[in-house]
Amino acid sequence: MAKESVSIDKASRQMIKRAASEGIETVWDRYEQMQPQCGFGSLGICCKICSMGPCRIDPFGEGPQAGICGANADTIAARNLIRMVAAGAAAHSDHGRDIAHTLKLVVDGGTRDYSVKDEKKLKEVAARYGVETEGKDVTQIAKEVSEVVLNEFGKQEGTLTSAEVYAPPARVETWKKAGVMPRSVDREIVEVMHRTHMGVDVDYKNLMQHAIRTSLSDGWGGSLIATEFSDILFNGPEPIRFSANLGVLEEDSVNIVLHGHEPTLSEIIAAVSQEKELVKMAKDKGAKGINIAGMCCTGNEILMRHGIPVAGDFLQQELAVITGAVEAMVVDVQCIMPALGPLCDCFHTKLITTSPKCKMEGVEHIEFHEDKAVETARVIIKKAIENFPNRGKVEIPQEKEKAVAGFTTEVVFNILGGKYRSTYRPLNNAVIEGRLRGAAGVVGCNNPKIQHNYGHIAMLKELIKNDVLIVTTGCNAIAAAKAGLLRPEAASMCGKGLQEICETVGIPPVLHVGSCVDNSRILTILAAVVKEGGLGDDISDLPVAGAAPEWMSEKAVSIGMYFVASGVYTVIATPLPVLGSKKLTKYLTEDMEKEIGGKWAFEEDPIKAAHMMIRHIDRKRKALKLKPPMYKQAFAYKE
Ligand code: BF8
Ligand code: SF4
Repeated sequence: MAKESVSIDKASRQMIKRAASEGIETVWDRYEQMQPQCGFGSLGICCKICSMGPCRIDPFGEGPQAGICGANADTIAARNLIRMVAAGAAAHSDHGRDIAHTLKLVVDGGTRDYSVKDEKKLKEVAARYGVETEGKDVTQIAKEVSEVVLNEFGKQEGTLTSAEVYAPPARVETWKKAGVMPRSVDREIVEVMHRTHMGVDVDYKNLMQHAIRTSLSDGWGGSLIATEFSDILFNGPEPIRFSANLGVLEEDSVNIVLHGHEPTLSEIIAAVSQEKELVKMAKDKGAKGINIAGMCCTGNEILMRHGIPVAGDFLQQELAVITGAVEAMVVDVQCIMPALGPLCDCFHTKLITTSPKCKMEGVEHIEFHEDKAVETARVIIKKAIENFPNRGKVEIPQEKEKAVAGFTTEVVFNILGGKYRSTYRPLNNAVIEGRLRGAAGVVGCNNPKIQHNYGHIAMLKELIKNDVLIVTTGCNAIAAAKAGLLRPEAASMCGKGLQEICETVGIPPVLHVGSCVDNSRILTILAAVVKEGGLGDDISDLPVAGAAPEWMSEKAVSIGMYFVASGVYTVIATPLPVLGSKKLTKYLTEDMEKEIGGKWAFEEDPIKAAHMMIRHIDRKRKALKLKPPMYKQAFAYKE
């Protein structure tokens, strides 16, 4: 059984130990059983696209160098990679579409459970899309905006409006020159499937051009729409306190864990859970009350807006159940381990699927529809309450760390600019004068290939120590929260420059900007920094870098690709499965930069990866002719 040392997180270690002592299998055990993992798959050189195959290329050059149809390693690896981008972009964008549909349902009178909560944001989005707001009421504006935006998914002519109007003009120019301007969200994904069908696109470079186009339709399209519309429907987040880690589960309460990605159900469950009648019902069953906790990105959505505690990141989903204290784990879509089904059978925990897109054999399905959201939420909560008396032995780790989240493109603007001057000027100035060395977006998942949370935390600490301000999303944000890096007090772990800023403004050095679709906030922050001026004309001029130190999902591939394609140098831990093609690897990690301004790098050691990012930041500072960092830096090096 897995040893506790697979994680650096104390609460996780305790639950891994509990699992081992009870003979319960977890992700780390299954990872062990899977060794050695298939070398062809890891290198990206196996193909099963048609039934002449499966085919595989011999990486040592002794066996076959082409599949039965003649496809070589470059084609096969590129086709596999672009399909990962398509799956990731599809996941984000389908989420975005559902949120946009919810807004449409609101204005069409199809649901009374949601409403427009952020009129200011609605008007801002309307202005971006060229929807006239003068003299129109909110319903009319929301109707027109949702129609225009829903059209972005399937329009047949022109290019994606959001990419054109949200990105810096120089960036749009680069995309147009490279021929990668996305046309519409669904179209790019469909075209990936067409191009990678047997006997279509063979040229790895042509495939990568379309991979870029598809990823852009995610970052500046589907994901951006998900973020903007979630803000309109549920309110744009503001700085807010929350607690993180398994210790947020309560021994004497009915614990409901909301796991997955979409805010539509979790928002309603969180609100309904405090209804008097339900709380009374919980008390009648012997509980103190109803405790809602998030998990993964749906957790991020509700902590950003309501400060609801988050029980853990991706690799803690099984561990939450292993506490024996979870009455119901309610899941919607994405990053939900199939292992939860059999695991919940070993405990009293009721696993409930809610999306027609995500069912599990033998698992109770209570389908959620926006037109009866509150009703469904009540049914789910009642099931959890009724399950409270069925608990067995409970063991909840103590650990829960205080944290602050709720930073957005708009909030960063207000906070750093001071109350009366909403501007990015102070942030840009801090970079220009060298108080800040640069900034980094550190995001992404967990992966049992990397010691749980070590990748995230080691990298974050190294970067802040070197005066690099961080924006974070997804499971990196949850890991950072657990490690105390989302508290203003974490300023004490920073270099002198970043420390001064954090202390003056009262912010943590790691800014939690939301769930994985909210990586779009990082894009719009970068666009705002460019617009503010003084740091070049394009995102690729900025002294910034990106990283995903424990990534695992296809969404991370799409995210990485759109960051690179937006001009950001991006370092990931586990290499993309492309190393079986020398040409494709060289393209992604070297040549791409000349065409698009950003490139990928692979480095499993988070400290080394942080140093690679810092070197890149320094090169960009030099190119902008900025002064060297104001204070002595922990990581100084010579070119
Ligand atoms: O969308 S960071 S493990 S939970 S994929 Fe999944 Fe990765 Fe976590 Fe959120 Ni994002
Ligand atoms: Fe093999 Fe070509 Fe078919 Fe792929 S498409 S399985 S390489 S024959």
